[in-house]
Amino acid sequence: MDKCTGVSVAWLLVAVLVGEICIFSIPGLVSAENPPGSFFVDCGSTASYVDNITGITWMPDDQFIDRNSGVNANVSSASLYYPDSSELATLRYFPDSRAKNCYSFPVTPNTIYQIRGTFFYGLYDHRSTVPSFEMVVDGTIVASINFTSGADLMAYQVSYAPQSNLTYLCLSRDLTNSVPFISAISLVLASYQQSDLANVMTVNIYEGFYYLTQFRWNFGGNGIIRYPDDPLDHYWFPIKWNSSFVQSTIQPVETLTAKGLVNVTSPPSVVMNTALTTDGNMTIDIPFTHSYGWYMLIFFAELDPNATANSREFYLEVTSARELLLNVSESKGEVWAIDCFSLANQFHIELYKNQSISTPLGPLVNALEVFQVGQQHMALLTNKQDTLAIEEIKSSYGNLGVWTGDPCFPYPHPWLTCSNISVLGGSSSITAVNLSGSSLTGPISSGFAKLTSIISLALDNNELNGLLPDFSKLPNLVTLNLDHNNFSGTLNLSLWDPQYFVHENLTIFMVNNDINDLEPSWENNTLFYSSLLLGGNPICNKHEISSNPTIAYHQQLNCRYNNSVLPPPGSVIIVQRKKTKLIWILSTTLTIIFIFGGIICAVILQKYRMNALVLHEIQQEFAKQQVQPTLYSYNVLRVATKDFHIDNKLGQGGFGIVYQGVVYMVHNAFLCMNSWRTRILPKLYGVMN
Ligand SMILES: *[C@@H]1O[C@H](CO)[C@@H](O)[C@H](O)[C@H]1NC(C)=O
Ligand SMILES: *[C@@H]1O[C@H](CO)[C@@H](O)[C@H](O)[C@H]1NC(C)=O
Ligand SMILES: *[C@@H]1O[C@H](CO)[C@@H](O)[C@H](O)[C@H]1NC(C)=O
Ligand SMILES: *[C@@H]1O[C@H](CO)[C@@H](O)[C@H](O)[C@H]1NC(C)=O
Ligand SMILES: *[C@@H]1O[C@H](CO)[C@@H](O)[C@H](O)[C@H]1NC(C)=O
Ligand SMILES: *[C@@H]1O[C@H](CO)[C@@H](O)[C@H](O)[C@H]1NC(C)=O
Ligand SMILES: *[C@@H]1O[C@H](CO)[C@@H](O)[C@H](O)[C@H]1NC(C)=O
Ligand SMILES: *[C@@H]1O[C@H](CO)[C@@H](O)[C@H](O)[C@H]1NC(C)=O
Ligand SMILES: *[C@@H]1O[C@H](CO)[C@@H](O)[C@H](O)[C@H]1NC(C)=O
Ligand SMILES: *[C@@H]1O[C@H](CO)[C@@H](O)[C@H](O)[C@H]1NC(C)=O
Ligand SMILES: *[C@@H]1O[C@H](CO)[C@@H](O)[C@H](O)[C@H]1NC(C)=O
Ligand SMILES: CC(=O)N[C@H]1CO[C@H](CO)[C@@H](O)[C@@H]1O
Repeated sequence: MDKCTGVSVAWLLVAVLVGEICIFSIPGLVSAENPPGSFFVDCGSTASYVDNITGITWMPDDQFIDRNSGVNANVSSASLYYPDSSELATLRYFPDSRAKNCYSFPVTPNTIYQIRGTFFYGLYDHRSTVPSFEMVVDGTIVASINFTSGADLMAYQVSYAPQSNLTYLCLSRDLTNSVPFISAISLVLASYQQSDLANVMTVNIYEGFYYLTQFRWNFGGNGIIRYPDDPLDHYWFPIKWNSSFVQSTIQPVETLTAKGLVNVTSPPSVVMNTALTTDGNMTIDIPFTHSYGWYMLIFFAELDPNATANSREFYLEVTSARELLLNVSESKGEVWAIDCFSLANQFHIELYKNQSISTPLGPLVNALEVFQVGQQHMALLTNKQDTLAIEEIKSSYGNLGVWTGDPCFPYPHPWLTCSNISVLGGSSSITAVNLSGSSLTGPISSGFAKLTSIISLALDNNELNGLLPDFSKLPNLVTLNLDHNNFSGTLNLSLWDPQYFVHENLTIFMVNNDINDLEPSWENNTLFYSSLLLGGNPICNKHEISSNPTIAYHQQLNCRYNNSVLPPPGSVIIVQRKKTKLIWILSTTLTIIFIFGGIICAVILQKYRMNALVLHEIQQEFAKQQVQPTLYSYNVLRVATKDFHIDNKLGQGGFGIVYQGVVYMVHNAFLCMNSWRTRILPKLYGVMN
């Protein structure tokens, strides 16, 4: 039997050019139940149906997205090239110019979910330029989706813990400003439990990081495995190469989701039921196109019915850093799981027997999962109260309802200004709303009065009328612009706390409305007069000029068109105003200093947390090995697979083609089974019956 030393497997998904027209959809059927807490959504479809190949019940997407968001389209060729993926036949695209269009799903907060966006372009728009846009999960840009051809199929799956009871998947325009679209979304409850903190991935996810699935390999398998064999609809790609032989079970291993499964979720039994094995050494190189953070789970299970307790012992070594003796046959029917974290641009895995012990059976490997660690924490999103207030505002004005997703992240709605927009370690607040000239009609939504951090609210040049909601609970509000609206009759501020006008921080602009009277209770409130600009309202034509010079002066202030300074009649008020202004400037400066201090603290805190988790160990590892990570280019992959030559094709399925390539890798730093080994016991992660 050949050895595999020096043979590496590179993989790439290369889609096939498609051209035929063939529409595939089975409307109107709902039968099989999907796993609880999961959503399988076929974007652009109009009815639920059961996919007769995977058995997935796909739902239409309209209940998860605003009805005015996006347009449905059929692609011409999906069923021809991806017959096991009926969800690719339709899509929803977003021709409007909004920065983001979002789907929202109900979830249990602080629980690990996996959300996948699937994108099959299929030349639905018959354009000559291919699309390029961003996929956003809960306010964090998780992937840039750049198509290269009409036949590309892309799928990005993110493992993360949503912070609130709604989670968002948004499509966002990138700098190319091409039209985003999406074919399907699957959202599943990952089976990791809160107690599974022995696994680096779950620890990181509960810390607020996200993981992007890179691939899942099923050694020795045939064809792609997904739902229902994998109830989470993970895609498992078959991996084989000539110099190893396939070991598959004679008595199939039963489901692995049974009791006793701890810390990591085992792949489904149909995946674990095949393995590659060899008499000699086995080497698996997994190259990455850049060196950020990578995480790998590798799974072993004895499949040979003749194996005895110690008939298969071999070493696992990852990038030469450490070897670990695996006694895989020790416990038949159990899954061994090892995880590794790397900051380098490869995993170089060696499996070999200890020649001096030389057990009868050689190394074996059943499955492998690789994830890219998100480069940052998930954005912490807009604070809950502001988010609910924005929802209320949107529901008051039909034309704003189309702005979906988190109000501030990753791109604020264009009519919002948010504080701390890029700061980790604190959620964002809304500090300004600018809806001037937005065709708003009717009364002012009471949602505005719930934006407790707001400083400036511009609602001028609309057709608003009716009662003013009570803004007197907004301590920071400085500008309320209601110029050029339809407020009429007696200005009714009955909801307001009169004490509010003891402070004069707020200026209310109501120029050019139709106000012809003030409530008597406000008549003598000079502070109020000077804070309310009523120029151009009928009231200013019929003011009885007060004989009290102070009141007369403030009546005059009241009828200004803007807050220009009037020559003071020697009033103490003016002095106060200046003082207030000075205090305001001072406090603004202090606020800015405070915010920057906050940013610095947050950055330091963030660094510190990273340190605590990984950086320390990683730096040590780099120092020990005295190497720098090197970049691994796409071209190397191309060369390795002989330009994706058909001879190097390993398999093909609904997802594309998997290639094998021979790559010679530079030695690189990595971290595996070191400090985490105490947390990741390399044995007994599952019981197979
Ligand atoms: C699935 O349904 C489609 C459309 O009804 C049909 O053409 C196809 O043969 C079916 N495939 C299987 C495997 O039943
Ligand atoms: C997509 O195809 C279906 C079935 O032929 C058709 O009923 C529907 O109108 C098409 N949708 C669009 C947007 O063209
Ligand atoms: C996609 O394109 C954007 C903008 O050109 C670029 O920043 C990004 O790195 C690209 N992503 C990939 C995966 O190539
Ligand atoms: C989500 O949370 C908000 C505010 O906490 C609450 O009003 C709403 O009912 C919750 N929704 C669900 C589906 O639990
Ligand atoms: C791999 O095996 C197949 C069939 O066993 C054979 O036809 C092919 O030539 C082999 N390829 C290599 C590179 O050895
Ligand atoms: C297998 O790998 C081990 C460890 O790297 C090495 O000592 C041994 O010589 C290798 N065996 C063969 C047959 O290449
Ligand atoms: C198990 O051992 C029996 C008896 O030696 C042999 O006939 C059979 O082929 C072996 N099975 C496997 C899978 O090696
Ligand atoms: C492997 O497991 C068997 C059964 O528990 C035991 O007899 C043997 O010593 C183990 N080998 C090693 C190297 O631990
Ligand atoms: C192989 O086993 C022998 C005997 O148990 C041991 O001394 C040696 O260190 C082992 N080799 C490796 C590479 O662990
Ligand atoms: C306003 O002041 C005048 C004169 O001091 C007084 O007669 C009048 O009652 C006051 N109006 C109100 C509503 O307090
Ligand atoms: C108005 O501004 C001053 C100075 O900035 C501040 O001390 C005061 O608390 C503010 N008023 C209110 C009601 O917040
Ligand atoms: C839920 C569970 O059984 N968790 C286990 C994970 O592994 C650690 C050891 O690494 C155990 O202590 C936990 O009990």
